Amino acid sequence: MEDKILVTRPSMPPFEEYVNEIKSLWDSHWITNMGTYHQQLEEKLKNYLEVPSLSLMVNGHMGLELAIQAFDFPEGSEIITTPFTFISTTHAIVRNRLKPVFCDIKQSDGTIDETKIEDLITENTVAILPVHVYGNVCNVDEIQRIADKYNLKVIYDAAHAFGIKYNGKGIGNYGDASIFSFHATKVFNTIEGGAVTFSDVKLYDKLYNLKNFGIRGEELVVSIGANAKMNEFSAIMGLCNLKHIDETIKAREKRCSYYNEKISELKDIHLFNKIDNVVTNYAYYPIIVDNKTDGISRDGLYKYLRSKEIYSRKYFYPITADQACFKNKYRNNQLDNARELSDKILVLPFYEDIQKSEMDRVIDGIYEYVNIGRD
Ligand code: T4K
Repeated sequence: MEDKILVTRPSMPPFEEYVNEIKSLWDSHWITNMGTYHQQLEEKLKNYLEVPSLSLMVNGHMGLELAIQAFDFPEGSEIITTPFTFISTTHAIVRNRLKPVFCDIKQSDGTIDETKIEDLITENTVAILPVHVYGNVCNVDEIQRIADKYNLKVIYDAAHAFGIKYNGKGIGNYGDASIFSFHATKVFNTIEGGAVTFSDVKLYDKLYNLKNFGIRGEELVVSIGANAKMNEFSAIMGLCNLKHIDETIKAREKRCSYYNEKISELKDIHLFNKIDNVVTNYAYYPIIVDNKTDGISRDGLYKYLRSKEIYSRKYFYPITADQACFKNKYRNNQLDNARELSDKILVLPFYEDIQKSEMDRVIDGIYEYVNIGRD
C-alpha cells in the first residue's frame, strides 16, 4: 500500500529553532494574554503585510466574527457575501445576528461577481463581505466603488491571501478590514491563529476589547467582549515561520509551476484565470474538472485518486447557502455559477515540501483517470 498523500501539510520551522525560542517561556511563565511575543508578531506582521494596523486573533474565524462585530451593524442588517467559501465566512455573519445575502460568483476565478452586487442592495444592506478565495484577488476597485456609492463597509475574508499584493499594495489595505487565517493548513501558520487588518486605527482598541473581555484594568471592564487572544506558543510559531516565509512561497511557486506544466496539457481540466498586477502566494492548487457525459467527473476523479491513497478535497462543496444549516433560510438569489463551480472544483495535494515523486503520483492518477480509469 502506498503512503497517503493528503491535501496539505503545515509548514514548520526547524525543531531546534522553535524549541530555542519557547525556552524563555519557562523562565517568564508568561504564556498568554498579549505577552512579548504577541507584541513582536503584531509588529512584524504589520511590516510584512504592509498594513497600517493589525490585531492578532486566536484564529481566523474569531477574527471574522469580531471584525464584523466591531462595526456595530444594527441587528438583522444584510451583508452581501459569497456562498463559494469555507463555512466560517457565512457562520461569522449569522453568529453576529446579521443576514447573509448570497451573491453569485465568477467561474473564471471563484470570487464574488461584482456586476451582480448592486442589484442585491436594499435599505438594510450595511456591508459587502467578499472572499479572496484560494488567494484569487476580488475586483477590489469595483467593490470599493459600489461601497462608496451606497455607503457600505467592505470586510474581506482574506483567509487565503497572506502576503498577496495587488497593484503594489498589501492585500490587507483594501476595504475597511481584512481577515487572515494562520491555521496550520495555511501558507503562514501560527498553529491556530489569525489577524484582522484595517485602516481606521480606532478599530485597534475596539478589537482589543472584543478579544479580551473588554478588560482595561484589574477593576475595569469597559465593554462586552469575547476571548480571542493568541497565546505565546502560537506567537512564537508565527515568528519562526515568518523568518522562512519567502522560502516557503518560493518552494510553493516551484511546485505550482511543475503541476501547471503537466496539468495544462489536459483538455478536460482547467485552471483559474490569473489577473494582472498580483503578487500571489500559491496557497492552494485548485483544478476545475469538466463534468462530461462521456464519463469524466469531479466526483469520479476524487474517488479515483482516493483509491490510490491521494486525498484531494472538494473545497468548496456544497456552497454554504446549500449547507443543511442555511438551506432555504435566506433570500433565494440566483447562484448558478457558484453551484456549477462547486460541482467542478477539486483542490489537489499541495504544500511547501510536497515531493516531486508525490506530485508525479497525483499527476499520473489524474492522467490514468482521464484516459482509462473512468467509472
Ligand atoms: N475563511 C475561509 C475562506 C477559510 O478557508 C477559513 C479556514 C476561515 C475563514 C477560518 O479560518 P480559521 O478559523 O480556520 O483560522 C481546513 C482548515 O481547518 C481551515 O482553517 C480552512 N479554512 C479550511 C479551508 O480547511 P478542514 O475541515 O478541511 O481541515 P482538516 O482537518 O480536514 O485538514 C485538512 C488537511 O490538512 C488534512 O487532510 C491534513 C492536513 N493537516 C491538517 C491539520 C489540522 C495536517 O497535515 N496537519 C494538521 O495539523 O478545514
